[in-house]
Amino acid sequence: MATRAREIAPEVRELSNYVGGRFEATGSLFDDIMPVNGAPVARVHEADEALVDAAVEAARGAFEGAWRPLPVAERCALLHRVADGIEARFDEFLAAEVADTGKPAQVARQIDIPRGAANFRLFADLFKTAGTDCFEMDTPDGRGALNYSVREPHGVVGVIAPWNLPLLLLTWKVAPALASGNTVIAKPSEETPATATLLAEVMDAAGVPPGVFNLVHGFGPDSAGEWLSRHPGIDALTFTGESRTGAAIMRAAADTVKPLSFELGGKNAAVIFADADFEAAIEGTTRSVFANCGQVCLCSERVYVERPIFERFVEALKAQAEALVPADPWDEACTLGPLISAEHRAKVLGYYDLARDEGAEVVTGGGVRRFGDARDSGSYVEPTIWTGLDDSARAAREEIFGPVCHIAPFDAEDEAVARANDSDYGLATAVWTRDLSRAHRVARRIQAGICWVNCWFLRDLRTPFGGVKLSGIGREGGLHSLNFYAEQKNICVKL
Ligand code: NAD
Ligand code: 6OD
Repeated sequence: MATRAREIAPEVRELSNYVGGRFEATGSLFDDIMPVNGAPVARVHEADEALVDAAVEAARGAFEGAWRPLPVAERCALLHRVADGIEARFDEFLAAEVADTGKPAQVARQIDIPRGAANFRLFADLFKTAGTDCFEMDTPDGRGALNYSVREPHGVVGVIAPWNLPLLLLTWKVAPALASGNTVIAKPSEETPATATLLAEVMDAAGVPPGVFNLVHGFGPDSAGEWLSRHPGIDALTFTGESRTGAAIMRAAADTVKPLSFELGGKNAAVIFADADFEAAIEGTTRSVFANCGQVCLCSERVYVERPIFERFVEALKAQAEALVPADPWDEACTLGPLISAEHRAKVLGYYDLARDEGAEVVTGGGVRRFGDARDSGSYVEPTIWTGLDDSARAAREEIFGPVCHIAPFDAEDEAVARANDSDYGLATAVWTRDLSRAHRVARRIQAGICWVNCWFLRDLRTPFGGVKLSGIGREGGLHSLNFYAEQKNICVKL
């Protein structure tokens, strides 16, 4: 968690809230820390409860007075201008995201920032073309009736976002919420407030009417996150983050019975059959375990490998892990960033110790590498691979969210499926095989919202995205998002 109100150098910039079309530089300050070296990069104004109330009021006024009455074509054109604005300030977004997360700049350049713009374009275009149901029915008098449904926005939507893909995941929710005609109050993670603040500037410059997009900075409990969750003026809430936080939000939101969309944690399995394209499976599993330093909800932390290739696979993945380069994120050679914070590093290292206590054999990593430079004050950990854990071990069952996996051998398809499904979570699975029938069969039997076959994190933004079990509630993506951000109302006309 970011530290509150620390003494820092005066040249460090301040990040404001954005409410009713005004940048509000009020409220106590907390530090935005760079995970590469532990130094502050910004001071952030924490919204107090009165400012959250003001944001809700501004969003309500803008919903009724400006956004809902706007013709759909104009609304969608404005969202394209937001995408243009992100692209025009691409380098600033990139610098802000890299400073806040420490992720390799080449990754943020190829994925995070382009997706920030693409999310607005996708949902603006989709809303203009999305159809709804229409049914003709018979009536006893023979005249018949016509049913058609229309999409009605909820009103004011709260968006609470995590730190791992800050701009990508925030805009993944803000864009469809706005395209559907809602106004929005967004709360980015306290760890990564910078690109959300730039987004507010882009909204402002694009001419999005005051109050349509509001930004409040802060924390979870007893701060903006909790206040938004229980606010009676928030009509729907979308949340991405830990499953435990989702449960807390659900409790806070219960009294106001608002629609909730939850994208939560995972303990994802990769299943590699002996007939897989070995090199492709190694390359894909390297990404699915170590991408973003293991801080992607879709990352594989449990890897099941068919016994004939088990030892070769372990050796090859070990070599890949040891070849990762924890350089300066702006160095094109960098392939491994730090964890997001010292607090998160302590959690991950706690699991490194726990796994040893639970009997893991450490294939590689398991600790902290010393660099002899500023990175030693950052949140780096060694990429780590274990074998030898029982499936019941906590390190093999609980989400760690770091650059780590456990690899276990299996002997039969049924066994692999049963062990992959033996989890409280159900977000994503990657299956590697050349046998097409088996690929389909296993994919159908896997208990998860997403099953990749011979690939990982290949995204078509129109597809349903979400998890089962502790991994979430609902689906977003394409029309699935529109179905969350608007209620369909049926209109029945007697002819
Ligand atoms: P987190 O749950 O700690 O925080 C997420 C957001 O919730 C932050 O903005 C935080 O301030 C806020 N928050 C925290 N406590 C709150 C409370 N009691 N009430 C309201 N808001 C509260 O998650 P994180 O550490 O930022 O992100 C990592 C987690 O997110 C991992 O578990 C990861 O799997 C999950 N995640 C899931 C997906 C997905 O699509 N399923 C995507 C990304 C991340
Ligand atoms: O690509 C996406 O749209 C998405 N929601 C990715 C989630 C990644 C989780 O960390």
